[in-house]
Amino acid sequence: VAGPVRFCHKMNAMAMNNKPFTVFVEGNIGSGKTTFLEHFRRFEDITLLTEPVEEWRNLKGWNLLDLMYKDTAKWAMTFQSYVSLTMLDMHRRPTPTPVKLMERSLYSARYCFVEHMMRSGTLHPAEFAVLDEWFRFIMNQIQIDADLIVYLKTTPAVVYERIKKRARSEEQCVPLSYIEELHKLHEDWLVNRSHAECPAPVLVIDADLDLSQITEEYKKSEHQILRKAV
Ligand code: DCP
Repeated sequence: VAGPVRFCHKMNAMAMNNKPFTVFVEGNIGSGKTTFLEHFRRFEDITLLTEPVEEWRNLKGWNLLDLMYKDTAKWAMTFQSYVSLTMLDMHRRPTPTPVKLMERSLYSARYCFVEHMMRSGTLHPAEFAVLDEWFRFIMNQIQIDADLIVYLKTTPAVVYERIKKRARSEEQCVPLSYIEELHKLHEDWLVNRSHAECPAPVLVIDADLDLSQITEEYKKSEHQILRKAV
């Protein structure tokens, strides 16, 4: 139920514990995270933190995403350390609304991307150790709130086609095998729970559907995201 009464309840809930209901939107590259967040723009009392990738493409004019894909061994560490900073900024950003929706988190950076770079040898073990120490330090010293994770679950071949179609220039060389490995790491983290800690309950959404059908799927998550804030 949208509208002033509901909003008023939510504001009371906010006044009581002063913390927004915080949702991370996770899923493979091209799984539709930005589209999912945009779906919630219609609700006035939600803060959306979308497209961190735009910050990674322009740091004082430098496109770190591009540098990373062009020479991964050289730039992976720099790129992931900047990703951590931008994610920490999003986690800590003051939120004036009862609900906060974030695209990605420090967790997927560490458990999916950095994990992959470590396992594949792209990161030197010493570089990995530094990133891992930062991650552990942040987790121990800084409160990172998480109430729900929305996992946009996809089939690697489906997102691979989407990535080719959207033709983001930096991602032209991304092979299907990389997408498959990232898929496994997301599954290990969010479904199998075999790999690492998971900070909140996980809502799994079928994100293979194309844009014309996905809205119905997104709607199924509305009550979980909105109701919990009351
Ligand atoms: N990336 C990375 N390391 C991270 C996070 C992302 O190397 N810790 C890379 C993978 C992609 C680009 O950054 O090339 C953006 O990936 P995301 O999955 O974060 O964003 P998308 O725009 O692909 O999400 P979607 O299409 O689901 O909206």
